[in-house]
Amino acid sequence: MAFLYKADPVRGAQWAARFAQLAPELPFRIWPDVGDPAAIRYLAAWQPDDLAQTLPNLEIVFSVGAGVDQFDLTRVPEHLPVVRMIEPGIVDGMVEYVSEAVLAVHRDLFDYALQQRERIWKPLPVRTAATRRVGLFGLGMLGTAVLERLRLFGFACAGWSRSPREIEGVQCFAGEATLDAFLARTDVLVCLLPLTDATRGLLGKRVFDALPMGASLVHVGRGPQLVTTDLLDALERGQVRNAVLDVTDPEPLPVSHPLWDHPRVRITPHVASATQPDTAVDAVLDNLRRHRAGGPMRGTIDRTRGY
Ligand code: NDP
Ligand code: OXD
Repeated sequence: MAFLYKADPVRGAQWAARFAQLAPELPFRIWPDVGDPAAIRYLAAWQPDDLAQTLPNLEIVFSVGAGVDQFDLTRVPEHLPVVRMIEPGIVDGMVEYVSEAVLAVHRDLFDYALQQRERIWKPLPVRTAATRRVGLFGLGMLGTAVLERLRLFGFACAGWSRSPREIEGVQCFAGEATLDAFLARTDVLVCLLPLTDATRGLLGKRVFDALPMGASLVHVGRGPQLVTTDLLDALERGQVRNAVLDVTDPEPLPVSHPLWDHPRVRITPHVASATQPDTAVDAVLDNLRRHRAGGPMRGTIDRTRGY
């Protein structure tokens, strides 16, 4: 019986060290060193491609990321559970990134960066957080944790999800019918949705125009959720004032892409958060224990929903 890892090899070595410490009885292999394919019971991958089809005794496929859209699920045999990453390291990173981005927008740092370039000393009115309405697209593991932190600053917080949610101190909206009401009260829109057929292209003209004039966008979901031409147009019109983009389509963003030069766009290379090897291994081992005990694993995705 063995565990196979197929993702970044540097992190793979860290996974291997943690496995050796906590589960020495389970041989840990780093792809392409598969060894005997029949021995592999568990696979952790960023993109498994066809690998799951070649391992006859595979029982579980883990995603090393929180998202699973990078999997082609049609190439993962139906009977195999697919489990996404739920671990505290990835949550903490996202909370930091989004808090910084929302605070940067809230405290006019885009405007001051532009003023600095022109050597302009011009204070802008300082608004309280309570008067800034933040709205989260996605109230899952990450969206909920981000909102918990933003509430501590005093922002007026809301969130939008597919099914109804209740979160203390957060105005919760659910489903397409509530989308306009959610957007109308949102000064800073943060996207933390999984990429599915329903969310592809969602961040486009229809959404931007339903926001209050001069709203800001923080996009940390997936690149294909954003219609770049619509964002550039909304920025041009002042409908969207600032955009913080951690994900783009494609990635890397081509050097000639107009987003790079836009003075009101800040780009980072898909680093808002990252799975932390030690806590990821702890989460995987916890799920293996649950699986062996016949219980549900944390993060098992619903293939029909796509997340
Ligand atoms: P979860 O699965 O825990 O939560 C997803 C949330 O999105 C849920 O609230 C869900 O609604 C909601 N949702 C899904 N589809 C729709 C829809 N069509 N309409 C409205 N709401 C919808 O995911 P996580 O919070 O763990 O992660 C979210 C995403 O963040 C990941 O899929 C990944 O794409 C991205 N990510 C980005 C990273 C980065 O570095 N940039 C790092 C990690 C993740 P409901 O509650 O009803 O199910
Ligand atoms: C993830 C990511 O989904 O890194 O974990 O984007």
